[in-house]
Amino acid sequence: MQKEFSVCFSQNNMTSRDPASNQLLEFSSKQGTKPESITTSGGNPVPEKDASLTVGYHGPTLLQDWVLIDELAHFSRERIPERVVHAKGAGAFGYFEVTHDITKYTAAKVFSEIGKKTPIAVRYSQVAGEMGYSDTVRDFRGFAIKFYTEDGIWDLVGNNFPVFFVKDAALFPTFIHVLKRNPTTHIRPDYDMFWDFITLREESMHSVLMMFADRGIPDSYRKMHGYGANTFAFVNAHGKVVYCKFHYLTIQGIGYLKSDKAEKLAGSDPDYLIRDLYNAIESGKYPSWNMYVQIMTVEQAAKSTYDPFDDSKVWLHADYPLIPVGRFVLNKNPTNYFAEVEQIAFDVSHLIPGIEPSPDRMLQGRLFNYGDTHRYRLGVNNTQLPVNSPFKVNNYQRDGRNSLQSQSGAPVYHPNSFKGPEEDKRAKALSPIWPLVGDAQRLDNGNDDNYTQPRLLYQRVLKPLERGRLIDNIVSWLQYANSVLQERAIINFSKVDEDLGRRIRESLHSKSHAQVDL
Ligand code: HDD
Repeated sequence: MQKEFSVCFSQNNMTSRDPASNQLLEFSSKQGTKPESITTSGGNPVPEKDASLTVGYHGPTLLQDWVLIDELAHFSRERIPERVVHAKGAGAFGYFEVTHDITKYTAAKVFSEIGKKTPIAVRYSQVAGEMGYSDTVRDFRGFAIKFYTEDGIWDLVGNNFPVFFVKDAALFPTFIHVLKRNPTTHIRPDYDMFWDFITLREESMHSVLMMFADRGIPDSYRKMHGYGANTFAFVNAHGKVVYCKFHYLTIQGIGYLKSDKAEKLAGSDPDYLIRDLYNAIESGKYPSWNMYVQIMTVEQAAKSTYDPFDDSKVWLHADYPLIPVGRFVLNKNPTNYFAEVEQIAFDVSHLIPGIEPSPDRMLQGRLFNYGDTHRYRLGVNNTQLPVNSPFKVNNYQRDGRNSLQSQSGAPVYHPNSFKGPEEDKRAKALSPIWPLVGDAQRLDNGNDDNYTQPRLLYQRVLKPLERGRLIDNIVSWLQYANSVLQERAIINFSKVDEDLGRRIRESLHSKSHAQVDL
């Protein structure tokens, strides 16, 4: 039946609502007086949308109803596997601009001259919760940047903290299991799992302190710093190698939520952070970050008193100052969340000439794992999806599910005599020769001085009020753990600082008494 679209929405309250709430009104205001005709996925006009093809009023429905079958079959396939971590997120687009010359460190074209702009896509995420989880829970946040450079895609896949809980990729899956649901009860957080693992792997202490401090619940994705977290290597035009870390500092200023407000928002607005980012960009308040690098020479790395490839540690700014590089701005929201954010695929192995991996054990594991997860989640041709696609691809790969590229009839084998693509001489010149020596063996590096840097954080960086909130936040989780694990955690916190351990013990004690009194 053809309906009359006579509803005229009031524009009056549009201005009092945020852009995210007005999205449908915005759409309808741009349409002509008559809607377009509906079609099937094959583009065939649909005569009747809201009734299936039945024999008489009471049916049954005919198999001949190809409109219904088209609709139901697509519906069954609307969901794809969510990311195994970082499932819930928000994305936006913008550009990176070079503001300072770092060509003495790297020949990467993205940094080649001051003023150069490169399009980027950014995805923010929460680590442990599923796709529908509340935004305002205590957790690390992902901060991944895709640079669409003239040398292909460069993915810098970082977090909002400079360190990570574990430092060998061999521990990553079990660490993530600890954050996820207990497979028997299907409940998360499972406080025993969490505190058991955290206290057995003492390299996690640095990240634990950061997560329970104020920044553990950001008030906005716009108001957090980002860090590449791993150690990378730069190669300059003369082939000289230095190690580097990436930092992106928010220009909006740091914003965090106190636990009580975050808990309320978890119930009233579970998409608080997604809404904030969408509304800011839609209202023209474009968020931006300044980007810096830290540089460590190969000689400095050899003499360093701590392992420069250990991602549970920072490089102290006093020794390795922040060197400004550029800034990036986000000025465009996605127009199709699924196509542009759910299907965006960051891959740590997408590196460009002038940027190389380091021996960082976490980075080494990541180099394999990201491409693998995308092949599972999105298919072998995930790099051909528009949001993931580089400006140009010349290779000898062909076909596979959902292949879109033709490569203009170029030969499919190499070497060939028909002007198929050849190796890139510049990339070859920038590939460092790594002198590697050593016995292949499995060495657990979990016990390399896990307390000096957490101690600096607790004693020198956090102010007294921040320390108080840190302790409250730790106890708000630790109180639910088994008493053996509580005791082990107090021992570890005391290794950071005796006063920290004592205050946690006292606070736990008063909470358990309060429960008994009740
Ligand atoms: Fe990871 C996703 C950041 C260690 C394996 N990771 C993922 C995302 C971010 C990070 C921001 C979401 C990207 C997006 O928005 O789509 N991951 C990190 C950081 C790490 C880290 C900063 C420590 C330095 N990750 C890490 C290790 C492994 C993985 C050691 C495995 C060896 N990470 C993955 C993954 C994910 C992922 C399973 C899940 C979804 C995805 O890749 O695209 O492959």
